[in-house]
Amino acid sequence: MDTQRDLKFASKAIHAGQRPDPATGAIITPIYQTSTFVQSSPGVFKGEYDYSRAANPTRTALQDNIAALEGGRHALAYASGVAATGAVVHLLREGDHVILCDDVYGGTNRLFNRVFKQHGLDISMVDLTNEKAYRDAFRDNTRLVWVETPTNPTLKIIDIEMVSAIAREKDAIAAVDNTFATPYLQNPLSMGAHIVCHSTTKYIGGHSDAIGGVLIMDDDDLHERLKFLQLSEGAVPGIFECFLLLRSTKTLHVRMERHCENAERVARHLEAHDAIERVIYPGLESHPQHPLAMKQMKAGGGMVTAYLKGGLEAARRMLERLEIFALAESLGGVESLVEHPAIMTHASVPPEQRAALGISDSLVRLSVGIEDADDLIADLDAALA
Ligand code: P1T
Repeated sequence: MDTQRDLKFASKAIHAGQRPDPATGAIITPIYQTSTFVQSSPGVFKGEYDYSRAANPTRTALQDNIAALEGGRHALAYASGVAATGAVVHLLREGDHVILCDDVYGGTNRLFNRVFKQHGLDISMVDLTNEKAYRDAFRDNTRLVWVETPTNPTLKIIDIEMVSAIAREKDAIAAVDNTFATPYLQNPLSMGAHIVCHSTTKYIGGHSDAIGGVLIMDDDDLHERLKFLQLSEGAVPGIFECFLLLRSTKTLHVRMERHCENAERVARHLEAHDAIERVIYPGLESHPQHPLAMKQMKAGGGMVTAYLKGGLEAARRMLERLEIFALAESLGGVESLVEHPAIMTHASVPPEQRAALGISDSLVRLSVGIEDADDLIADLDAALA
């Protein structure tokens, strides 16, 4: 059986890319904590490995596992989510034009607009929920469309099929940052995207103990070009991080089920709460793109965003009083986190852009963990009282 293709998600999560260690029978892929591999004669290796920046067996197992989960032929792992994002941008040349989803992680915005712009890339930030604005943004030199869906932090849903089809028509690469949805809820390659990106720091890692990133693609040529860049630039993950992530992917489907269940309960509770102005959650009927979310995602995900009544003071008070939800950047771990995007994750986004996107002082972002939902709701009620 080809475990990359034939098994269902839960079985792939546990088995794809991994087999008992041929030397010892160890059921878990060993941590091949080695920088180099012995050669019997120059250029003659024992297996396929020569140097761990190029490839390492623990990393290969992780890459093959995640490729299978996204339904792609290839995956490449990186030292962080932003390193994975940067690798895609290095496919471009000076003078190329990029269409960047307007609401993306603050660090992605910073990478494109404050790093790559200086290297001669032209960047347009576009509301990709607006098909006309998207079409109008294309130029003769548009080579890349970078999508996040659901977006960070306002949880807009971008139509991956629409965006990818138009990008293909225009000969541009369609890349989708699938960090918030995870491969369990949404597989952009099956909707026409060329490349999927994840910050594995989040749900794929799931335990807030490792930083990492990954790219998944089907196209052999794209894979060869990105593999060359991975080797040449060297932003590869440590071997122990690969081992941690391989352990984590085994439970991704179980964790995501509970994240979604808990997030929906929290979202419905907050929607009915007097202290809350508005809740954004893709699984709620009130979400402006709820039907699209339900079409391209299996469930609403684990992230909930809410506008509080009373502005910054009310937000600060709530964030300081929460006890189970920890006030911290990041998301996707088993423990619930909460943060204030305008001051924390999106502080590097210029204030006028933040205002246009609705990243206001009264906005808080919840990463709903897999604790008991009753306890989470009681914690929120106490903080909002
Ligand atoms: O932190 P790193 O592993 O480099 O991942 C960057 C990244 C990429 N894409 C998305 C959608 C992200 O949310 C992130 C990181 N985000 C946070 C740290 C955060 O709190 O939103």
